[in-house]
This record gives sequence, structure tokens and C-alpha cells, in this order.
Amino acid sequence: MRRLLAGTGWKMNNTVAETRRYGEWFAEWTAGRALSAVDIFVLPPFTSLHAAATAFAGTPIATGGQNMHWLESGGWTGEISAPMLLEAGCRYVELAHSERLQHFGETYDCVRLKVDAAMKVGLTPIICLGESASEKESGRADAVLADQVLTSLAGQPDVATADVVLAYEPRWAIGGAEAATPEYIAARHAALRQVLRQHRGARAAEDTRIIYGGSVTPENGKEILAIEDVDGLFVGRAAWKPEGFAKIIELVA
Ligand code: G2H
Repeated sequence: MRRLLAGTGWKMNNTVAETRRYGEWFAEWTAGRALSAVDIFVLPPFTSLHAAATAFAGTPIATGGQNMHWLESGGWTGEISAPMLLEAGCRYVELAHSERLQHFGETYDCVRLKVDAAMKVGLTPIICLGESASEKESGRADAVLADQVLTSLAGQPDVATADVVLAYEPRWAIGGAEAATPEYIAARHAALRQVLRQHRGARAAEDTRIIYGGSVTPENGKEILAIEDVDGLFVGRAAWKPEGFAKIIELVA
């Protein structure tokens, strides 16, 4: 049985002061609530990571980075490593968000190195996968997704026991007005599970959690979560304020 996830990536939002207020709000909101059946994560900007880990201590909310370098240290100006994320209290790291791929030239070959580095230190990678609008229009979505996931996991032959989360985020649905339709999401998630089954075996297909992200809101989240192969919701704008994230968690928990 796969545990459901509710997560938010803050992108370049929420200062240290705002993070503290977010945490205080949640400390109160989570007190006495039954949330033990769901995994909850928040991915703040690097500067707010330490404040977030402190603010969410004692709540069921774990924190994670939005990116990292694949090496542990060195002359890499502007970068941050897996051990540094761990030290800042992270349990997760998001990799391959389409904004990283589109605007910062990242590739899935480099994502593979990051997956390996994250897993080496015990961070759970949240690996983003998603086709562009033109790949969707030309009917290549499933082939693109298969290539992305297999490249990302190429260094992890035993994904069945590995703790990874796959996040399906169609690029054309990110930051927009509408999420993908439930039918479309169902087809992509099922296809991804089939790729895992084919290349990694039945156990990997059964165990690996695949969450959906891309314009999820408290209004559309319930329908998306009801899809068989969807194991959680990954939210941006709708959860940058604590009240919004609480509504998403209520759907999942
Ligand atoms: C996609 C998503 C966060 P938004 O990046 O997973 O952001 O919900 O704002 O589309």
C-alpha cells in the first residue's frame, strides 16, 4: 500500500520571516489532527530551509530542497550539496523541475547524477517528469516520460526498495489556469507505472509513488487524487500561504 503525499514547492517565495509565520500557523493547525497516514513536505527556498526545519519541528511536515549539485563540495559558485541539505534538516530534494530544465539548462543526464548523490546520503529525491506542449500535441508524451524516468533512475538498479517519488508535472499545465484533465492524468500515470513494471519489475511498479503537479487547487485536487495511479498532490501557488496548503492536506489525509 503506497502512502499518500501532499507537498508544496515554494519556488522563489517566502522569506525567513514568512516561513516562520507559516510554521507557527501550521504548528497550531496540525496539533491534534490525525495526519499519520500521509507524508507531507514543504520545499522552501534555500535561505528559508533552516527556519522551515525549525518552524515545522514537532509537526508532521518534512522539508526539502528545490535543487542541489551532485558533488559534495568544491568550486561550484551558487550551488548547494546533498550533505548541506541534510544538515539544514531536509528529508527530500526536488530534482528536474521544468523551470530548472527550461531556464537553467539542466538535463536528465545531470538529474541522474543528482538522484544518485541524493540517495547516497539518504535524501528522498522527488523527480519531476513532464512533456512540453509540443510533445503532447505530437503524441509523444509517454515516450518522453519513459525516457525521463529511465534516465533519472539509470544509476539505481534496485528502485523497488529505493525511496524515490516521481512527480508528473506536464509542462504546459504548470503555473497556468487549469490542471490537466483527470483522463489525461490517469493515462500518463498508468503509462509511467507500466514503464516501471516493464523495466524494473512488478514490485517497483507497485511501490513507487507517483504524484501529480501542475495547477492543482483545493477545488480540483479531490478529483485528481481519486485517480487510481495518483499517489498525492504536488502544489505550487495554491499552497504558498498556509491556509491553502492546509486545504490540500485535508484532501489527502
Ligand atoms: C508546478 C506546480 C508545483 P503550480 O511547478 O508543483 O506549481 O501549482 O503553481 O502550477
